[in-house]
Amino acid sequence: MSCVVAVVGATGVVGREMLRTLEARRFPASRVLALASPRSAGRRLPFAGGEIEVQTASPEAFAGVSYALFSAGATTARELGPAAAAHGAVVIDNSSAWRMDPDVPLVVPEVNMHAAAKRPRGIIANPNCSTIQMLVALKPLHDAARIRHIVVSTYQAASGKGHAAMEELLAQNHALANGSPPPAAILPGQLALNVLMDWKASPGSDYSEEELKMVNETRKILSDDGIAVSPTTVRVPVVTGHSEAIHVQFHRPMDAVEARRLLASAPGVKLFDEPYAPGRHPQPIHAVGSDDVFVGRVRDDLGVPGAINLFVVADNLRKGAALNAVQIAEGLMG
Ligand code: A2P
Ligand code: 11C
Repeated sequence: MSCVVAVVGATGVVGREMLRTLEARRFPASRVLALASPRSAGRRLPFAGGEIEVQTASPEAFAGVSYALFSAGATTARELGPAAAAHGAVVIDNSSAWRMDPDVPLVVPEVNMHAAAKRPRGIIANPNCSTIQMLVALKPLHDAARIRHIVVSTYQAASGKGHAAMEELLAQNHALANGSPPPAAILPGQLALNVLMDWKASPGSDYSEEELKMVNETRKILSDDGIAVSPTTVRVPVVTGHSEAIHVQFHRPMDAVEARRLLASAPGVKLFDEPYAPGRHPQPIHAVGSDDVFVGRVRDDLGVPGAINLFVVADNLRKGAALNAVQIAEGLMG
């Protein structure tokens, strides 16, 4: 079955990855539309050995579209998502606009593809990148022993904040190497040779928006409001590839031997099962360009019997965004 696919935000860092992913996976599209803001209309983007011309995203642009993959921010998703759905497209939106709407399924195919079947608004939400990779790694453990509490600290790459943040990190590196003050127009300060917490505060909370996404999205995807999540999200001077240090407690004891066995055959997981040695662990440079979620440093917790610790790394633009969205569309096509 062949269909028309629109990528909204096609000029952005995730949109371009969506185009590459559709091409690499030979998604059966008879036509792919590249949509973006009016600023980009007429630009040409590489696709399938040729180029496609960027068009302005407007309600009319979705006529005849079967799948509309959005990565153009929450405002655009709220404005144009319903219009695309009204034209009959299945909207798969990578922004935070619709994730917590009870009428919008929030889907990681390895975890809850079944949820995508019920979509009264015609919209499916792609979770936040940091949530996706954590849940791909934790799903096999949850199925075996039911998670009670997750403590997670992230080490997130600049590309999670978009193309401009990525460019700014590189410009900061360059400026520092030349003894100049680092530019900070997109980032709220110096990220190069530093770490930053750059997300907005959640109103009425001591947590950042990013931290609360990890709490709320985890509960929705695993359909378990009883799961406790204690997050600290941090931006590190890496261009692409988010890392996470995760401590998990279960409703029954689990040890590292069992966890490794479960992870070894888990879909989407690449187990990095080696004894600790300096420099031998999953790293962003391993994950970039890979579809897998890399899991290593699987250890029994030293203070909490029956709990385990792991280190999880994935390409935030790929499994954390573009690939997850394309896999949802593939899952719907059967
Ligand atoms: P444009 O390049 O025309 O501004 P990133 O996350 O890398 O910053 O990319 C954001 C993406 O969202 C870009 O493709 C951007 O297009 C797109 N975008 C931003 N605002 C709109 C809008 N109002 N309508 C459609 N696309 C938009
Ligand atoms: C980051 N995870 O790395 C964020 C970006 O809700 O999809 C993605 C924000 C979102 O900053």
